[in-house]
Amino acid sequence: MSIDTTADVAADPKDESEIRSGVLLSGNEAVARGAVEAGVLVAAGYPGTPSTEILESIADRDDIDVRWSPNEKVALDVALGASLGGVRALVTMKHVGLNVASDTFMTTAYTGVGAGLVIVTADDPGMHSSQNEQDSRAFARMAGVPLLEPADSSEARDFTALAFAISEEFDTPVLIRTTTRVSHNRGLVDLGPRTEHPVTGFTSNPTKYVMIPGFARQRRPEMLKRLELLSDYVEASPLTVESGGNTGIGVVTSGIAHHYVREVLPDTRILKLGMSYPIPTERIRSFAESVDRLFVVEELDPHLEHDLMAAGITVEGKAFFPQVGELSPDAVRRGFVAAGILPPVPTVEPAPPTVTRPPLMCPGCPHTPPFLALRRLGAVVTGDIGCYTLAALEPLSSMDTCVAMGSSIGMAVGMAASGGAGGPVVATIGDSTFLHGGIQGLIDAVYSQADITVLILDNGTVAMTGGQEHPGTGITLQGAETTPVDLVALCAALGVRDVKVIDPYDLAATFSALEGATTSPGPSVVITNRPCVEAPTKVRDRPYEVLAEACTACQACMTAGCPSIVWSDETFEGRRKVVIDPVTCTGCTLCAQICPPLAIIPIPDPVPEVPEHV
Ligand SMILES: Cc1ncc(C[n+]2csc(CCOP(=O)(O)OP(=O)(O)O)c2C)c(N)n1
Repeated sequence: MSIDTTADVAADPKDESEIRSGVLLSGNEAVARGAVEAGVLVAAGYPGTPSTEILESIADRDDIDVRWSPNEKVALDVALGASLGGVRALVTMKHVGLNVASDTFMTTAYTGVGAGLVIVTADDPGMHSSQNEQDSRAFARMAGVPLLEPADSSEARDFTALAFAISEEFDTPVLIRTTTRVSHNRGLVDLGPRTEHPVTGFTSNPTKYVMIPGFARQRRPEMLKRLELLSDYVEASPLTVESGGNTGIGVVTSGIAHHYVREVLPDTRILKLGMSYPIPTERIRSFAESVDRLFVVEELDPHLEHDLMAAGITVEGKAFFPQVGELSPDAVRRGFVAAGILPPVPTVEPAPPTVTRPPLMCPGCPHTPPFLALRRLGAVVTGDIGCYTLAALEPLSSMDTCVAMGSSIGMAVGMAASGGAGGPVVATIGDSTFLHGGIQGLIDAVYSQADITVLILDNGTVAMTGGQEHPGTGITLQGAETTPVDLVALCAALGVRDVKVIDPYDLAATFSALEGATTSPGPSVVITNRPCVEAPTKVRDRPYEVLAEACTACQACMTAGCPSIVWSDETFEGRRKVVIDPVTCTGCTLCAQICPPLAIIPIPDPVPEVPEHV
């Protein structure tokens, strides 16, 4: 589709050099590009796969304020404030981030916007990197906010730019939902000029922006009226595209599923919805009347299917296409086979199973030693989301719960209150996660004087999503130095009397700090102080090696789960000895500290060279 997103606005001549056609961009880069072309001036977000690269791809622009916020709600608050101040604002997050931002989100539907406000939520069907696979489209319906679903990079650029125009025309935030394949796939995109929008400034209007009950009651009918206008708009919008011949069946689809349907049924009539809330009901009704059987193919929930059924349109969908996990051309083909549209596909002998390789923490990861200590202490560990969640897996096997970002501390408070934990209760949480949603849990621990220990694994980065900055690092997304949050002072200010900082590479000290903290009454906090070994700079010290003659094959080092320690061909009393890969070993010393016969020592000179990519 081709949407003119530059109508009525002047191109910025300094960006003429950026105007090119057929540039290969990921969906995330294309969303960012659409925002750039739409003249966005403030872009805020919180990292989360698969959305992270949207902001990263424009962080080097000096004409946009691009920033990480401590969490998604703050990011939306920042973007809403900017929008009310009269500049176009973008906010980005992964699907679960919209849960965090939802309190603001639901009420922005009442306030409306100043300049255009666009919210991008990237869903993760199949849970490649998420704790659930909720379908964000439900939020659009719940809030009464229009929803656009690009199917590829080209549409990601077009729809984002258009979303700003829709936002301003209808005085509403606009939600854009991508999914992993749209966010991460690359496709050709035509780049247009950046457009300038004069800062309109803030106009005080309490009945619109102060949502006390009396004013909010006036705004809700406004929101419903706007939805009616949007329904009219979408009926005639080029966002809905019809294609295909006359095969008797018709398919309504949206997002990446559209490409799968076209691949599987190239000649079939397809009605592709670019706006999937509200939907063009009458257009779909006449499409339905022109076909013998109507299907809906959509990823995750029966969002469109239910809307069509509610409109009295006979449709088939989730009876044939899975509601769980990602769709794929194969899954869509199987659905049409089951529906009797395609002949059965000959069964292919399944490939022999590959060796499973569970994810492990990196060699030298400073998160590992504290979990060895917690395992030894028999602690009940309420965990959180980050690289350290891998401690739940073998061989560390030392995390008992992990639900949502920041939940660890509140859950520890509740676990302690239950009296049924059966061991010391320790909440483990990363630095970014603590600043995202952990602080309030700690306030509750202090308020209720809970007998818990909070272990803050401060590696100075958001490692899980690729090493982003956060308010504790003292550096902004655009590289400026700023005041870092002082975790020790923060915890003390909240009222925690027992706050200790430990070097996690010192296993004995880590053990005794955690033992002391878990036996002292009331809430205590232990904070680690070693940086991530991969970001922002790689930490590589002199690697270690195993003295084969001294190794007794006790395999104690293997319980740390370090990927640099591998099996040797040699044995001792029938058990396999180990060796250390000198290229990936970071020299953290952990294995040397836990080796009973002291068979692990620093490698003597010359130290092997580490290739660039390791
Ligand atoms: C609400 C929400 N937002 C974002 C994410 C993506 N995410 C998972 S863990 C994490 C932060 C990890 O950083 P940190 O707590 O510092 O731990 P590290 O990975 O550095 O060990 C993020 C942003 C998520 N899962 N949920």
